[in-house]
Amino acid sequence: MAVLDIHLLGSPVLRERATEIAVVDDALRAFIDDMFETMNVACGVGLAANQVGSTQRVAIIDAEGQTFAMINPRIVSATGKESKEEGCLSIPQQYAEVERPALVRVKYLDYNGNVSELQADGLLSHCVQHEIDHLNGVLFVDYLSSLKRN
Ligand code: GNR
Ligand code: NI
Repeated sequence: MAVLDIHLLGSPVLRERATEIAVVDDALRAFIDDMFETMNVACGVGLAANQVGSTQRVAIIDAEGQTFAMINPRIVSATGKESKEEGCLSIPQQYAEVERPALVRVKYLDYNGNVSELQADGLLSHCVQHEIDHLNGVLFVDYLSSLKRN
């Protein structure tokens, strides 16, 4: 187990599109374990591989009592609109209201490589979408007007 360094805004890996994972093996699980340790030390509610310098398509979530890894996640439906305050471990001390679909269904492979599907609302929904954005090289500040971003 290891606590990994978190890349901050300006690091190019945060702008890369993470690539699909072909096999869920022990090496990937060891990396996910390190991601959990890193997220817990940093007191985050989610973490994407880009944030620790990897372009594997995996993110983890610990929000609203749900703790899980999402490998190759994809949103299969999104409805409604809701605004919530977001922060990001890669953009310390910056918080802003972000409007996103309120309810999403997401399909992914879990820690054991099994196909899973989750319906998320509230903070969990924002977290899932925030992490999938990271895997696409997108940061929450991209949704802000230039005035708010500055
Ligand atoms: O710690 C985090 N808080 C948070 C709050 C609202 C919506 C998303 C998040 S995720 C963030 C941790 C992080 O940077 N994950 O990528
Ligand atoms: Ni983030």
